[in-house]
Amino acid sequence: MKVALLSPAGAMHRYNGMFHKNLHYAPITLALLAALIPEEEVVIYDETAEPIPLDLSADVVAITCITGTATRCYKYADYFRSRGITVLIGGVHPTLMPKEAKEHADAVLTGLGDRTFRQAISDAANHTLKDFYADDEGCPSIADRPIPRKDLLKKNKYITLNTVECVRGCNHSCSFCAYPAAFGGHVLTRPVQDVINEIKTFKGKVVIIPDVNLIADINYAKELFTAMIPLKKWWFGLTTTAIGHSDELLSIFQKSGCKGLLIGFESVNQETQKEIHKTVNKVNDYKWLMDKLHDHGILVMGCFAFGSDEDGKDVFDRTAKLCMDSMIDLPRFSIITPFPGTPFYQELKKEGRITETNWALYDVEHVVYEPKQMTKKELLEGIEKAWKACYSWKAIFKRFDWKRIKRWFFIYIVANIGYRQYAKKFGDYDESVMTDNSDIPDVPERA
Ligand code: B12
Ligand code: SF4
Repeated sequence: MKVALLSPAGAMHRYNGMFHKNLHYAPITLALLAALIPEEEVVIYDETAEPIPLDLSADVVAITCITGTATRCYKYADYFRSRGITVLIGGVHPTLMPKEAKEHADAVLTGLGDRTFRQAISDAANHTLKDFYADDEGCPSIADRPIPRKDLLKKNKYITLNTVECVRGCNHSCSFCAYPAAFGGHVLTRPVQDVINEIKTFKGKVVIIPDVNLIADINYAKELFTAMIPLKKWWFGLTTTAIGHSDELLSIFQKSGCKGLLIGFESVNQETQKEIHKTVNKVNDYKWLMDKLHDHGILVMGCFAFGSDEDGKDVFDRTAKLCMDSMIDLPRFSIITPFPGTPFYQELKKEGRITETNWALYDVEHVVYEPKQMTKKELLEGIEKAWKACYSWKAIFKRFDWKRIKRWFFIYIVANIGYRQYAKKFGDYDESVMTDNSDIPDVPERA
């Protein structure tokens, strides 16, 4: 069977995104799916890196879909089906909205594809394809995974191919987050030796671990990163603010080569943390946490989401001030977004506050609901103000913690220049640009 694996991308990320070079690291999804069907002839098209050819030749097209890309994924699905190709779809959004996805695909695979993808491909070959495949009937596993086929990706299109998944799931259930909504509350881990063996295949020093919360299982994290120490890599990953409370783990992180963490600080309002069920975050501790992470040589991308019901018009200045005072290395601002399937979405829908139904705008940069204490325009202007306040040259130099992380100034300045550019380009991606999929031919609606 000839299988084409597709990852359509939203306008901001498509074909190298906002930059001339693709600054994305290699996503694991399609490379892993390819490895799960070793006997098939597989080709990968990741639209963050290159166009998806409309004349591609395949028996089956399998599409990975997140909410922000759903509208585009569906258009591709309709188009390839009109060419007589069998279309499978999976990923976060189809898992949350399976019936909607089924309108565009021959089969929808919900949850993890580890156990079901191969079955669906074989069913497609035998003309016995089912409408829906669900992962392991509530007992998913990520053990015994094959090494993802990164050789099928266009190597020079990514800043690195060295990405590895270790932990699946999160021990929190924040009301806006699509991850626990889609994959449930369980935390799955890969055997440490499997992860180490995979990392040993990587060329170069840098390793990216895109798992949403590396400390979801703290004992596993201790074991994994202790095993990473001899590899002498530099790694980057995601945790929650809870990392500040384990000196033992922080020391292991440092020894194993952790150079950067992405942390969801979310808000300067402690009330918002309660509202979004992220009480692990203690706003008054942010400065203490940043000092502690810097003491361990770890730089931080700190994410904040604006537009919660507690956010008044002063929230932008207060957040920018907190970023400056706490010396957050790379502040990142977005708009709190009600992803379908989440408690936050249900709440806003009940209140009649959802204003946008085009999924392409669900990219955390556009306002898709009625904010409570400000207008949509004020929210968009406020976010721009926060970016400007933190990414002026003066602010970039002032925010750098010369005392603790002087050695890492190079990484700091390169990352800050990148985000300074990113912040400047938002204006180019208005709603009409985001929702335009006219490059994919329309097909008549199916009966
Ligand atoms: C790499 C990545 C990206 C990449 C590419 C993603 C893409 N598909 O377009 C980029 C940088 C472009 C990106 C952007 C964004 N992302 Co992103 N991203 C990730 C990240 C960190 C890693 C993905 C990965 O490689 N995972 C590892 C693989 C193995 O897991 P997986 O993708 O879930 O795949 C498994 C199953 O889902 C399933 N599966 C998935 N697809 C398919 C398809 C088929 C056919 C089958 C059978 C099975 C299947 O099988 C796989 C193996 O079990 C995830 C978080 C995560 N750790 O997953 C977030 C995540 C996917 N992103 C998310 C978000 C919110 C965004 C952004 C909106 C926000 C932002 N500012 O970054 C933008 C939106 C972009 C847009 N509009 O196009 C959310 C998705 C929420 C949602 N409802 O859509 C996630 C889950 C993070 C989170 N905390 O919630 N992202
Ligand atoms: S801690 Fe992060 S990954 Fe976990 S549920 Fe909350 S937002 Fe999602």
